[in-house]
Amino acid sequence: MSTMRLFVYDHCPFCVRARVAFGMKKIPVELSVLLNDDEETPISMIGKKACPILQKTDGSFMGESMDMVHYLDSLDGSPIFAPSANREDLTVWLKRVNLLFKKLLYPRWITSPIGEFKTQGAIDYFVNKKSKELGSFDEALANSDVLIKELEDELILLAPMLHSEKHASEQLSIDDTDLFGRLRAITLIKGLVIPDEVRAYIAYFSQVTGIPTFYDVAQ
Ligand SMILES: N[C@@H](CCC(=O)N[C@@H](CS)C(=O)NCC(=O)O)C(=O)O
Repeated sequence: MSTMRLFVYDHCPFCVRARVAFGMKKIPVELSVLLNDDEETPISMIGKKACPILQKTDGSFMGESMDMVHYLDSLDGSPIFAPSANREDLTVWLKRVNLLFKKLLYPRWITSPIGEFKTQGAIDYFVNKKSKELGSFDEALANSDVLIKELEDELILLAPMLHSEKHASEQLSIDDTDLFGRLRAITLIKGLVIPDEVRAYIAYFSQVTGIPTFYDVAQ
């Protein structure tokens, strides 16, 4: 096997971490999107049902996104991602918006054209699993106006925390592989006002990594 394979869910921010590393390091990869209710394939590869999964050229598997970032970054002997800047402000912000993101995004992912939700079985599996954590998807969707306003207020607070469109802290770091994955997802939310700084950050990483945003299928 000459090209590595990455098994992902397109909505998964952990998967984007690895995709950012592939994109920024210009390493060829064959991307495979697994159906969300396919338990057998991931379990056969890493012993549990989770993405991302990296299949290396020797056929072996790796199952932790940050291990993948480090592995891919070290392959050419010229690492580009600095260690985490351990930003307290960003950590607190990400924790605070975690549930809000889920309430806004989970009900939208299942009706979006992404590969893991191509079948009704995959959608039902996700709704059943995530309703336990989130409550009713329909209720969350019906509450969109309030939730969108809440997120817009949070994004205004995030904007000045970004050092530039090219890195959230002083230099490009592994934190950016995570932050872009989280922020890319909000491009699926129709009508959301995204501050210029945040929009530029999303646009830059999408462009340099080749990972598409969801503006064109926003709902
Ligand atoms: N620590 C793992 C976490 C990966 C993870 O939690 N992935 C989620 C998708 S976002 C998953 O596969 N969850 C199981 C599921 O969706 O059924 C990593 O960073 O690679």
